[in-house]
Amino acid sequence: MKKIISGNEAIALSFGDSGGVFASGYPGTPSTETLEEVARLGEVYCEWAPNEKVGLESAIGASIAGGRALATMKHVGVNVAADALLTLNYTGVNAGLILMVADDPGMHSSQNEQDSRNYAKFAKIPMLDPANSQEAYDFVRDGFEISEQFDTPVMLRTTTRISHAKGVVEQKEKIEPKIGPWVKDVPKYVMLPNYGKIKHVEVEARLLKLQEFAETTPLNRVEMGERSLGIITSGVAYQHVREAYPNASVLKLGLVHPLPERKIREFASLVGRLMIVEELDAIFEEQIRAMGIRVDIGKDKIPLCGEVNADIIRVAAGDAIALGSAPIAALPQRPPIFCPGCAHRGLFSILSKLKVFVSGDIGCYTLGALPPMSAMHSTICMGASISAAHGMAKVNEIAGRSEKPVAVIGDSTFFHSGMTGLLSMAYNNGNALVIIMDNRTTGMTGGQENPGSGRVLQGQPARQVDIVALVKVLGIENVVELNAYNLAETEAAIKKGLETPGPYVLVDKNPCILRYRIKQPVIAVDPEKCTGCRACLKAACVALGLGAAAAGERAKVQVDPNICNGCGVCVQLCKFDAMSEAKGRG
Ligand SMILES: Cc1ncc(C[n+]2csc(CCOP(=O)(O)OP(=O)(O)O)c2C)c(N)n1
Repeated sequence: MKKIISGNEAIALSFGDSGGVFASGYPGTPSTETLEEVARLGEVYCEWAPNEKVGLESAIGASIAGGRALATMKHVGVNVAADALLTLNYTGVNAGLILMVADDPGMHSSQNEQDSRNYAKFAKIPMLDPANSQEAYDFVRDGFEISEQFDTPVMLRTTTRISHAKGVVEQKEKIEPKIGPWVKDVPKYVMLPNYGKIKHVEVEARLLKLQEFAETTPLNRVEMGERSLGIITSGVAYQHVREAYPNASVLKLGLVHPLPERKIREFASLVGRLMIVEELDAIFEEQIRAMGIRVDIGKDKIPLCGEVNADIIRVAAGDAIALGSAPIAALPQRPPIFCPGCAHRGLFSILSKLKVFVSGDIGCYTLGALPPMSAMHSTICMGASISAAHGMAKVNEIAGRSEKPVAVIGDSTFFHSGMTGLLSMAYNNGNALVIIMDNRTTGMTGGQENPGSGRVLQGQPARQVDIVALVKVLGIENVVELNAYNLAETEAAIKKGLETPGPYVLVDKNPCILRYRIKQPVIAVDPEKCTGCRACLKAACVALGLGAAAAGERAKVQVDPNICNGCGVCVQLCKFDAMSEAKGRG
C-alpha cells in the first residue's frame, strides 16, 4: 500500500511493520512526531521518557530483554544520552536497537546545529541517513537487520527536511514482533574494565566488518551520469544535488558511517572533478581526503553553517544559479512571542521591571530574552538554569556582591535535568531564587505529556508528580506557590524570594492555554480613558495594537478580540484604568 507521509511518520510506520516492540524518547523538534505517530498507530508500546538518556537506557533494557527497540530524540538530545550510547556501543544489543536522531541544520528550532554524524564516528557505530520518506521507512528495517547482524546499536539520522517533508511510501510486508530470550551474559552487558577491554577490541573489529559491508550494500549506490562532475553526498543534500545537477554522476551514501573506501576510490577515478556535498561538518570530506583522494570542491565552497540548496551547490561548482531559482525577496521577519494568555508573560513583565539577572532555560519562556522584556541573560542547554544560577551565586558570594540570581525553568525541563541542579543547590548551600513555570505540559515542542501532566503519551491517566513536594524532598525549605497572572503578587513573591537568604523556589501552576485550549473573556479598551501612553505594550502581546491617531493626539491602544485571551496582564499595566474585561464576550 502507498501512503504520502513525512519522514517521521514513515519511521514510526516502519517501526511497527518491522517487528518493533518498545519505543521511548523525549520530544524535540524535528523528531517529536515520530513517537507521537507510534502512539497514534497504536500497534507498538511507546512512552515519553523524562529525558533522552532515560529514553535510550529504557530502549537498551528492552533490547536486552529481547524486543526490537527504538529511541527518538533531537540532535542535542544525543548529548544527554551520550553516556549511555558510548558504552552501549561496547555491549552491543540483543534484539535490534535503533537510535533515531533528528538534526536541525539551519537551526529552525534549536539552540545549535551540531552534526550527529560525529557521534556515529565517535561511537564507532553504523549510521543511516535517509534522503526521503521511503528511505526513512526502508532504513528502519535495514537498521534492525544491521543492528542484529553486527551486534551494534544503529543510528538513524534525519534532518528537518526529511523529518517534516512528505513523500510517497510503499509499505513492506509486516514482520510480526518476535520477542527473543532474555539472556544473562555478564561479560557482554557488565562493562567492568576487564570486560570493557575485550569489548573495545571487538568494537574495532566490528567496525572493519561494517566497512566491508559498506562496500557492497545497496544502501550506498552509484548513479553514473555525465562524468565531468562526480558528487558524493547523502540525506537531504542528495535531493539538492539532483535539483542542481540532474545528469551528474553521484555516489549516494545511505550508510554514512563507516564509509566505503574502495567504492569511493573507484568512483573518484571515474569522474573528472570530485565534489562533496554535505550539510554542516566536513565529515565525508575529511575522511576522503585522509584516504589520499583528491577533492576538488568541498567545504572551501560549501558553507559549514546552515542548510545547502541547489543554488549553493551550483555556485560552488562554478556554475550560474539554476534557472528560476533566483533568490526570493527577503520575507519580513516574524519574531516568536508568548501566546496571548500565556502565564509566562506576567512573570517576565515583572522580571523585566525588577532588572534582575535571569539564568534561563530552554522552553517557551526563553522568549523572555527578546525585547521588549529582555529579561533573560543566559540560556545554555536544557536544565542549565538552576545549576548556572548556583555557580553565579557562589561567585557573587566570593566577590562580596549581594545580588541574588533568578533561575527560570519549565516543568518539563525541570523533570528533564533541572532537578539535579536544584539538588546541588540545596546540598551546597546555594543562594538563588528559582521559578518553576509549571504549565503542565512540554509546551515548546507542541504540548506533550510529562511526569507532571497526569497523563502518559497515549493520553491515559498517569501518576502526576507534585512539583512542590518534589522540590521539598530535594532539600529546599522555602517553596511558595505563585500566580504569575497577578502582577502585584508575582512582584511581591519575587522580592521576598530575593530578600530571603538561601535557596528559594516559586512554583507557578497556571496550565498552558494553548495545550489545554483555555479561552478567557477578552479585554476591551475604553478609548475615553486610554491616553496612548503605551505602558500596556510592554506586555509584548500580539493582541494589542495602536489605532489611527486623531489630529494632535497620541494613537490609542486597540485589542484584537480574535486574538486576546484575557490574561489581564495589560489591564494591570494600565495606569489609567482604561482596560477591562469586555462585557458579553468570552
Ligand atoms: C536536550 C534537549 N532535548 C529536547 C529539546 C527540545 N525542547 C526545547 S524546549 C523543550 C521543553 C520545554 O518544556 P517546558 O520546560 O515545560 O517549558 P514550556 O515550553 O512548556 O514553557 C524541549 C523538549 C532541547 N532543546 N534540548
